[in-house]
Amino acid sequence: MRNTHVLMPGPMARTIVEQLDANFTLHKLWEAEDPDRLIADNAERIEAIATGGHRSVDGPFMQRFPNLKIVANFGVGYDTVDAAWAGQHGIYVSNTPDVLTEEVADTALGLLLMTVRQLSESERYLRAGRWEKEGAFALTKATLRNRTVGIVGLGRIGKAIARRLDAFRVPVAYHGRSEQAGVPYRYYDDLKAMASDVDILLSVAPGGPSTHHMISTEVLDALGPDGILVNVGRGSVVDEAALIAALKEGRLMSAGLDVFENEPHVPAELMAMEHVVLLPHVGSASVHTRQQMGQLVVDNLKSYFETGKPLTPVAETPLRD
Ligand code: A2R
Repeated sequence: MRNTHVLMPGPMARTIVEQLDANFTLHKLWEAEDPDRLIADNAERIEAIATGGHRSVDGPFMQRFPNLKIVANFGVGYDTVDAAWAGQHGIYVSNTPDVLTEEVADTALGLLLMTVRQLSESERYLRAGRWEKEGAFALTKATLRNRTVGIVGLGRIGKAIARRLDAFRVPVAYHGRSEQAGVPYRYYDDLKAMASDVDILLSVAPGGPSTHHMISTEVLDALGPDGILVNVGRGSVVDEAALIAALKEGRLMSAGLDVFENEPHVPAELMAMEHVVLLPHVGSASVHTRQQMGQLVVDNLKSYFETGKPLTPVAETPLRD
């Protein structure tokens, strides 16, 4: 595999870089003085791209490499790779499912509790010395008691979140394009109808055109003034301007967000809202889980070049046996 050329458009974890360097001929595009020159000189040789999702790997970019066979994406979400285009052109795309499921579900539950019980705000209150000076933090209006959670996207991570909510005795409903077999939760084929019936909307849906701004003004209004939105999937799923307006106007109680429309930019209006909880996209971000995700990127590439198939190809990928 030493003669197999792999392009890495942007920086990735050290363990990935080291292993790809050891097994393949690795081109680090972001370190090149003249990136276009590097591409022009190696376009014919490059058979694989390893990407961390920070740069868009779209059709025009992939087209520059006539012998491209596989794009290995770090992360379960691969909305920055045009997988449909890749599939149509016989190029595999792999992602890193399963190894991050439990970590992201943990984060989702943490964020949910932080938001419902205003835990970030209450910690800031303590750290500012206000507990001692002003007395107890105000009672929170919201509680998990008597609340139902509507999960948008009951996939691998959504199911792991639902399992945790079962243990909390919190009723769960879900929305997706299709009803899932073998789950005890109520299914809604209409997102707005689910938003009307639940108190908390928890989105773990993927990004991309099919989910863009799916959580709209209409859906937020259906959730209502006592409603809470939690998003650990992709920022693009929520119409952020509509969310800010709903929060400002009191048409929605609160939001807990780990993902944003234009990361790492977070709108100043959200920053100014004390009760809203904002995390810097840390869903899977532990050393343990990121290490496993990185290893799966490497193993997908090795598997492809050893056997002709990656370990975890995405759905749009052509299945060539
Ligand atoms: O729609 P379905 O029945 O295929 O269910 C999938 C749902 N989903 C959607 N729901 C509504 N409208 C859509 N246009 C739509 N597209 C997909 O999202 C499925 O239940 C769920 C995704 O589940 P998995 O593919 O198992 O992904 P996983 O590992 O749970 O990760 C979900 C997302 C990633 O794509 C990243 O954005 C984030 O979590 O880390």
